[in-house]
Amino acid sequence: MNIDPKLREIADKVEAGVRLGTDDGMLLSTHTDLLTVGQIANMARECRHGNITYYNRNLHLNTTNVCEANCAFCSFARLKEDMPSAYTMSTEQALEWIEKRYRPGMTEVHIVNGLNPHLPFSYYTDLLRAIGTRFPALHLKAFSAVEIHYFAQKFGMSYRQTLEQLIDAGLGSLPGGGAEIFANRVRKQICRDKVDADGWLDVHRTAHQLGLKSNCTMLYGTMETREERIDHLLRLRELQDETGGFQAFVPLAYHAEGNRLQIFSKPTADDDLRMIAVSRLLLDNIPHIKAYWIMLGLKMAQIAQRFGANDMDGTVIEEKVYHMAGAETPHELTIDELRRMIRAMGREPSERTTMYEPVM
Ligand code: V47
Repeated sequence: MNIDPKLREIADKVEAGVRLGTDDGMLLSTHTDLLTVGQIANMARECRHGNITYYNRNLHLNTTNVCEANCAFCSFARLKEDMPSAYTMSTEQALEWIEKRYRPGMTEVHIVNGLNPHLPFSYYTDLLRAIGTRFPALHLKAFSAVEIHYFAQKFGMSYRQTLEQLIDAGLGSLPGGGAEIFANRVRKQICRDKVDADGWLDVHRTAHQLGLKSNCTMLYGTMETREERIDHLLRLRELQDETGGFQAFVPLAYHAEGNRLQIFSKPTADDDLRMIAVSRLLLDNIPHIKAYWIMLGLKMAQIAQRFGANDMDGTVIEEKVYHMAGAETPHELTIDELRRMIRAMGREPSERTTMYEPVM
């Protein structure tokens, strides 16, 4: 089999533990031999995780979709609380919502919301306290860096003070949402009301300094260039060198339904698999690369387990952000289905907690 010597060189670097740079990232992002790119990423993945693919038993909760930020790619948010389908749950309603969907063995609730201008800070601390009290087995992975920045600004606190109060109320870790793409050129067009890249990174830096773990993401397939994708990944890697607090990277493919961005050249299969592979290879210091099945589709999330990914996310249950943007995946998977999908790819399913501890 003929392998381009340039890819061979990258494979040799990866095997020798030599860090890849921007040029390597660009070559991996553009080379027509996607299978070899995937094979190199698979080698890096197997070196770290062998044959294991992780999953967890989780639940997604969005207690309000009222949001001041008018992001062009978002189908979930409603700008005003009197708009049709705008909603805000009370703490009691949120508890009832979980109660109906709670299953024994569930270990995590993933909470993200709109930037709702009508809620006091106590809404968020009360919510965490109430869920923590009623469902002590659930780890509270809550509020994207965009929300933390919004709380800090709105309620006149530093990131540290905001996070300290949330930790005191039971916050366990931060999800990776809201990073979008760090390039200011794109941010100005797709999410100009949101915290900028430095602010997003600074929230995570502060969280890591306070001992919280977090995830990170990148939204791809809007109007970013390949160079901007590489720049995004390298900025995450730089912060990880400093703090070591990121657990997982989750690439997120743009979905076009129900939002005004209306870019219909959806990310292709090549884009999806290449994103997984390139992130595995460039993010040599972030342990887990998650193929989020809700967003990628079940089959692509399976193949991704051979292109560098080692995590599938979990049972999820009633996902909104992607389903409102046209995702055709089911709303939830049972543990048996998740495990079957992982085994069908020749991988060994391993249930984990949010902190990647094994669940026996
Ligand atoms: O922040 C919103 C993205 C994110 C669209 O941390 C869209 O483990 C594509 O962050 N097309 C929310 N993307 C989801 C998220 C996430 C998901 C799973 C696991 C984790 C984790 C985090 O989804 C948003 C935004 O970046 N998004 N709308 C859309 N139309």
